[in-house]
Amino acid sequence: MSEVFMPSAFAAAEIHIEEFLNLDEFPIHDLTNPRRAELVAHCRSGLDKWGCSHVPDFILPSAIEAMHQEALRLIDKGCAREAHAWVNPYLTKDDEGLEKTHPKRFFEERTSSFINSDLLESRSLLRMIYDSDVMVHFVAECLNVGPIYRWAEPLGRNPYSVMEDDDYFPWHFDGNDFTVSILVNEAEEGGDFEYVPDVRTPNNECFDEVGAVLHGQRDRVRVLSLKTGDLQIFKGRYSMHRVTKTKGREPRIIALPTYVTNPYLVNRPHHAEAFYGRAMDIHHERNLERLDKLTD
Ligand SMILES: O=C(O)CCC(=O)C(=O)O
Ligand SMILES: [Fe+2]
Repeated sequence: MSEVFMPSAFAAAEIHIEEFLNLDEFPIHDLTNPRRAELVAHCRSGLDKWGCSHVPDFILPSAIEAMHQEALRLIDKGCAREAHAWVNPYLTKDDEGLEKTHPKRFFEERTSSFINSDLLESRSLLRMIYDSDVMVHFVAECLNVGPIYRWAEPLGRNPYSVMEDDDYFPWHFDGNDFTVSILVNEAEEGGDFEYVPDVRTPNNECFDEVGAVLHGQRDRVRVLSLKTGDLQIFKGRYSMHRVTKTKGREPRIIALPTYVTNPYLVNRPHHAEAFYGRAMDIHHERNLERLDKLTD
């Protein structure tokens, strides 16, 4: 029997995108506006060339502040679940049947935490951004794929990731296809996003290439230093990524709305457990074979 979820989505008519966007600068609602076409072209070009698009100062400072305050309130209430877990890039358990040097046997300590999506406040601006169909449409055009959907994943669909002083978020692949990252508070030092564009493909795990990166090869690694307010669009299922160690008194906080091509799926149970602290009934019920044959 599935757990019951309270409805949590805002209707399209309740979402006023001018609460989080400067529509003169970023008119993503106006399909005839040349600025919108330029913005989409900019994002497509970043994704084509580097596997990532970056739009500085995309979200209004007032909205960033509202999300920052929400995250701090939730952190105060103990909602940022500390992980301190050893993880490999696939979030699977150790497999002693494999060679010691296999990427599935490469474990790093994850100390960063998540505020899971089911803990967001009822008037959460992050949830409002996530529920905006205008945003989904814009993100799909930037990715040049479609249709895309919001993810059914109850814990990881739009979480905040929190990194306190000395925290580290190890190399991994995402269970979802696409992630929009909105930096809500940058780290005083460190906290760079490092990634290897398309290091694996839907049909090939490319373990040799993945292993080379894990063991220190840097030639395909790209580094993105986001600033507070920036937007990033990224394909985390094929591009392995990590966040370098953060330093400072204030936590690095990032909002992570996620999108998928299959609206039915959620994270695999081992992924939900390793990242979000628990596997729920839905993670077992929907643990279907993937179109790609990737581990996770
Ligand atoms: O914190 C970030 O920039 C990335 C977070 C991430 O990779 C994830 O939540 O899967
Ligand atoms: Fe990720």
